[in-house]
Amino acid sequence: MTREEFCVKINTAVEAFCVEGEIVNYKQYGNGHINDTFIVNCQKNQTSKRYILQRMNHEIFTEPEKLIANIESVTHFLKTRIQEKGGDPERETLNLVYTKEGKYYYKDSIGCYWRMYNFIEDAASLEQVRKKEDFYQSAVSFGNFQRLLTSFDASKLYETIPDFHNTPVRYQTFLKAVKEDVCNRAASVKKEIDFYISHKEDMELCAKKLADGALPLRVTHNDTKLNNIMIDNKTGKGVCVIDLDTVMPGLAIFDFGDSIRFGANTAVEDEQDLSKVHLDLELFETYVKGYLEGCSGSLTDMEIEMLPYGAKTMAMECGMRFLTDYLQGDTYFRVHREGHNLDRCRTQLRLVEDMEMKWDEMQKIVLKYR
Ligand code: ADP
Ligand code: GN1
Ligand code: MG
Repeated sequence: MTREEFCVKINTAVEAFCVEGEIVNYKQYGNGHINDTFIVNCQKNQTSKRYILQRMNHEIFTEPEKLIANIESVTHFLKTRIQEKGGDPERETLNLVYTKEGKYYYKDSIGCYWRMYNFIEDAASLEQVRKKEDFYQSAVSFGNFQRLLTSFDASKLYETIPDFHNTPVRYQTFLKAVKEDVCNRAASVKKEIDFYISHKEDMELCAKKLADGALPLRVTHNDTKLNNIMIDNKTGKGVCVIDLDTVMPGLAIFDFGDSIRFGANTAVEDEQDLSKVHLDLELFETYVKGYLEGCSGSLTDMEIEMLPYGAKTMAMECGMRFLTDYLQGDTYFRVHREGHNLDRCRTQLRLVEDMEMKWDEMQKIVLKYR
């Protein structure tokens, strides 16, 4: 598709939704690795209203109708809970916008799927922790989200990506990518490949605990990066959990762990200077405290004890997914430079090594809050 054709597609998509006022302009937005996100500015009389328009990645989410059905049921559930506690459901959860045909998604003539949300104003989604309080607030919000979903009926949810955090299955996919080596890249990343092979048993641990019933299956977010939460510009509090595409049954320790591997990293996820990459133990403790406060008693002792394993497993799994994508020719995660997925893999790998060095301290911190 040429740029002009793509612009026509976006125009048609914007116009398919019931926005307030006239569309003034739109532009690409955010740093997500999966969907194409745009901010749409509209004007009615003298007031402006903004929206988030997203082209859903239907190669990754192969059943967009089911994805939207999940988001509709989760946001509907959350709205009721927010209303009950006197909160603002327009701001504290995602609000889908109807199309002119009365649906929550628009399928264009070439089979792309689009959706629109009200823009959450006066709030920021962060790529890195600015101050400890940001991370604490994100922890409380994700913990709260976990607690609220305890009473959500999991049978209402479709599995949008099968085996999403099934680390042993991810490991098999990785081995296959190494074997096939379609881009002839395996020889140049032998060190990284060997690292994951040497960590096979570590990567199976949480899945085994789930299988033997030691860890409960819950409804979880599954993509708890710091930039998937909106922080209020004035109060500094977590306002809204976003990016609900992967809300599915999963492990709470993985929601915890995914936040740690992204937010408690002293560097950004794609940092090339690995000497900057460390696990910040102070941030780790901040998140443990906030997450457990947010969950407010809904986690078992075993889950709390295993939080460090959740962090290490998510860093291992995510790094292995980046490496798999590098080996397969960068077809999954959006890349902006040569070797981008490899850089991302290396930060995660470095983080795992640092966690291994700080393992006793991580465990001690968690036990303090049990
Ligand atoms: P991806 O799955 O590609 O990560 P997200 O749904 O997380 O897509 O959206 C990408 C970015 O767009 C977010 O990190 C956030 O900055 C912004 N964003 C998404 N939804 C909203 C919203 N309703 N209001 C304001 N910003 C949003
Ligand atoms: C993707 O969509 P985004 O950018 O929030 C990915 C996560 C990874 C993350 C790594 C659906 O998250 O699983 O942890 O990139 N989402 C999907 O940054 O695969
Ligand atoms: Mg996101």
